[in-house]
Amino acid sequence: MNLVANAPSADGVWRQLRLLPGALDDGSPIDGEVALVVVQGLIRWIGPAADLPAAYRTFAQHDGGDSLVGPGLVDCHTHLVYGGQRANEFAMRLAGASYEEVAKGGGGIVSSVRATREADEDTLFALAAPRLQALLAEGVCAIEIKSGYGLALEHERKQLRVARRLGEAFGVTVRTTFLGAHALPPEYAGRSQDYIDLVCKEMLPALAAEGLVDAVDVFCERIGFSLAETEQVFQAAKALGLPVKLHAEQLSDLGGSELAARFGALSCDHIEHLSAEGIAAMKDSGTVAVLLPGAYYTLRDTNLPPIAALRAAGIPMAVSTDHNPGTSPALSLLLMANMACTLFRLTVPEALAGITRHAATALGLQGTHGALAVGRPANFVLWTVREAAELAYWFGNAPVHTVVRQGKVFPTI
Ligand code: DI6
Ligand code: FE
Repeated sequence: MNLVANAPSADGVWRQLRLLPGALDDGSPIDGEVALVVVQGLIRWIGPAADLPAAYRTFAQHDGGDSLVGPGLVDCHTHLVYGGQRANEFAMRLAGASYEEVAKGGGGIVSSVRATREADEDTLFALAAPRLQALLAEGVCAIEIKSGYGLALEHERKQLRVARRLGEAFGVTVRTTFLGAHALPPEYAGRSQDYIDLVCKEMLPALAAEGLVDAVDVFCERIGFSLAETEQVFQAAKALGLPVKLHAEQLSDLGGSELAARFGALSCDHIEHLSAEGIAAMKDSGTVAVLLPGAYYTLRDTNLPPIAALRAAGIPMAVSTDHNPGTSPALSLLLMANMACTLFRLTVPEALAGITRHAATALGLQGTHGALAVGRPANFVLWTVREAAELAYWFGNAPVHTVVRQGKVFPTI
């Protein structure tokens, strides 16, 4: 499957556009009609249509239909590649079982590990492709995809290879994250340290050498790995020159955020139980706070992440799907923006920055994604809305006119 080969080039002049507030890299507004020029897949010019240089007037013309133009969306935390699904656990939790109880009873992450190990690479690709397509149809132009359902070298490799293949087949920027320390595989029961040694000394170096790892993550949690184990994985990542990020303070406060900040982490994700010390550490390190309202909602969590304190500290907040079969079977980043506003009380501009600009920073992609600027790859979305707030207001439909991804046009209406 290769959708990219058939997609038309976006080169030319895009007109009949209005600018989504905050869309430009420098945050400046443009009143009235906007024009945007794409040359060889890169944004060459953007500004008031009235100021379009004469040289571009003979280029191919694209009618934007009076859409609002903004940067491509960025989904900065997903577990998109896995076998099976876990609707049975959804039913168990509805009947009263907690996430931790389900995990301790042999369900949870480990049940997805079984299904992922059984699936070959082509099967995993075929399962993940429609999930990715749902996100892309809504305007996602860059996505992070984690491993973590293989928990053995060959199976983690399989997941990461599928992630890379998805990026090529769909013409979307994929950042891979090695999450070998997601859960203890059953064959290592009671031997957590041995497994961490395997992760640090064998799995990570091998996969990094194969070019499959853009960043390294750990599930630092009572039902995951301890702070000391997390630090070992971070040391191994650092030795290989790889950036780290962390599933931190989701179900309890283990102090993972302080550790992550010390390692200059790209992001701390979940953070429902983040402490004042964690916030102070993140503030100093430039680490992005990644909010995952889909998991909060699915687990019917009641501990809100400390939004007001994050805001007061000036910590950038990203919003992501956390797509995974256990706690967030979500395939709409716009719905997550809506939930970040409704459940977490983000403002609309915060939620929109959370699925663009700050999400890009959480992936180290702030130079190329998350905002519109001359010289960047053409990744942008034409939205069929009158005003920006509609992007976080509607849910259940994607008001998309056209997605331009990596300089190719993917019309949706
Ligand atoms: N936190 C999450 O929300 C996902 N992983 C993690 O560490 C859940 C993964 C799962 O339940 O399969
Ligand atoms: Fe996650």
